[in-house]
Amino acid sequence: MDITRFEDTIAAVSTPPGRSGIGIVRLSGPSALQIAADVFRPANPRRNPLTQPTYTLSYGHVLDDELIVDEVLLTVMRAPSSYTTQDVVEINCHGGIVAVRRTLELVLHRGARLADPGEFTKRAYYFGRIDLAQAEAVADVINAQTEHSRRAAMAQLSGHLSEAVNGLREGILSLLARMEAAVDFFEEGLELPDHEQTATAISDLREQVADLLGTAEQGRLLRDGLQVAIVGRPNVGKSSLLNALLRSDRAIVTPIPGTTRDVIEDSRNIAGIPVRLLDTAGMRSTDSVVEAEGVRRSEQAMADADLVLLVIDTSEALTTRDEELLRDALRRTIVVMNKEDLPACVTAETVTTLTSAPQIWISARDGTHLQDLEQAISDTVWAGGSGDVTDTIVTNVRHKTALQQADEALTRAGDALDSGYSEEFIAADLREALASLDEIVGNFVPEQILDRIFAEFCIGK
Ligand SMILES: Nc1nc2c(ncn2[C@@H]2O[C@H](COP(=O)(O)OP(=O)(O)O)[C@@H](O)[C@H]2O)c(=O)[nH]1
Ligand SMILES: [Mg+2]
Repeated sequence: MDITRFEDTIAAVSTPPGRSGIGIVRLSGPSALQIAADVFRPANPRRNPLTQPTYTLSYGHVLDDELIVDEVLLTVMRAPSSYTTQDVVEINCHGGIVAVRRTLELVLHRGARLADPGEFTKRAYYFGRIDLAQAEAVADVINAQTEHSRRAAMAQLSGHLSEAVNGLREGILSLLARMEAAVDFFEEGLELPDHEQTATAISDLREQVADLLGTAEQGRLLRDGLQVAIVGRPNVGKSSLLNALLRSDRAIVTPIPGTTRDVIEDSRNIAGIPVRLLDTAGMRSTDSVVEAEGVRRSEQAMADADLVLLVIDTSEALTTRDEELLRDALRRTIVVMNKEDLPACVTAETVTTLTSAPQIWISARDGTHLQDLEQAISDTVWAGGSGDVTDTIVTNVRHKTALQQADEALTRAGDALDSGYSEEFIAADLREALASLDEIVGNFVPEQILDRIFAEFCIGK
């Protein structure tokens, strides 16, 4: 790895462009303090960036020659205890496009280079302060849309995933060491590692990989959100339910069946998960071309959804269409027994004979028992998991793929052992598993892959 290219000093604006209370220009590199000293005049002449103690602030002005550009607070964080492990300076300017940009131009003019996206974090990774999984978690914290995704990202940033992966690596390395010793010293009569012991060790490793992979589905939902389709025959209250869940009048509600023709979509956080709600046209046969297209789209939305809310109007007897929909209910369906404010013509038992999907009784019109429904929605995501997002959760597709490859290689190693292949073959598979795990924490990752990962970052992070 070529770290000489990190010996220059970079600068970037770390706050979003536009008007704001403050805007921050950040510098990192060997000349960060000198460049800061060149453009900054402290109010107290004894406090200049070159002598200012680490982790302290100075008040003063950014100057362009003798012209005052802005009144600022300047922070110094000296190597090695800084974000990048290099000398870092942050200049807190007044927010607003001109003052911040002018300050950036001045430091660039004094020899700093404009940072690439994510280059501060890339430096933290290259200089070994954090590993690759942690670096990726920085972007996840920034991009988190809900409290749960933020917590999962923070757990990863704190190193929980890295610890789990490093534990697996240790396990494989010690197995490999035993095998390689056996191969080397075979002729000298050293005993081969016990077959049973090796088999147990490999299956333990596989179990741990499977545990991590088991969290990937939750991880995907935390990252991308849950797609929820609201379906049912016309007039059961699908659009009313969408509005109730969104707490707005997003969809048109009328007593006329067939009002909703197209799929209407909006998002909300439910119990920490970003949920995309799709209200669909009622499922019925129709002669209208427009409505038929609506029904086709409803079916598509239902097929694509992570979760289906199948709405039943409990104030009317079940129709054959209702019965069909209930009987065909796929996995991950919640039956929404709507209009509980009206006298019931359907019983919970009747529905149970048609489907084993959970039932929630609500009134979309009055908003009663909506919380039960929201709880049921969040239960479908956390079922099988603890719901504790401070645990290790694999949210990143790249990590998931690497774990799958590690699992395949370990499976091959186990099979090779069972078929009585020699140690060398088993060791080759184990080394492959190790390489896949290395990709997660960032040992020996090709430059292009690193570039692709960091290109997703914001400038200034
Ligand atoms: N009494 C009562 N009426 C409801 C409830 N939910 C919906 N409705 C009424 O049922 C009719 C159809 O509602 P709508 O949401 O358009 O149904 P959709 O065709 O399934 O989208 C409207 O007149 C709503 O006011 C409910 O919980 N209780
Ligand atoms: Mg509707």
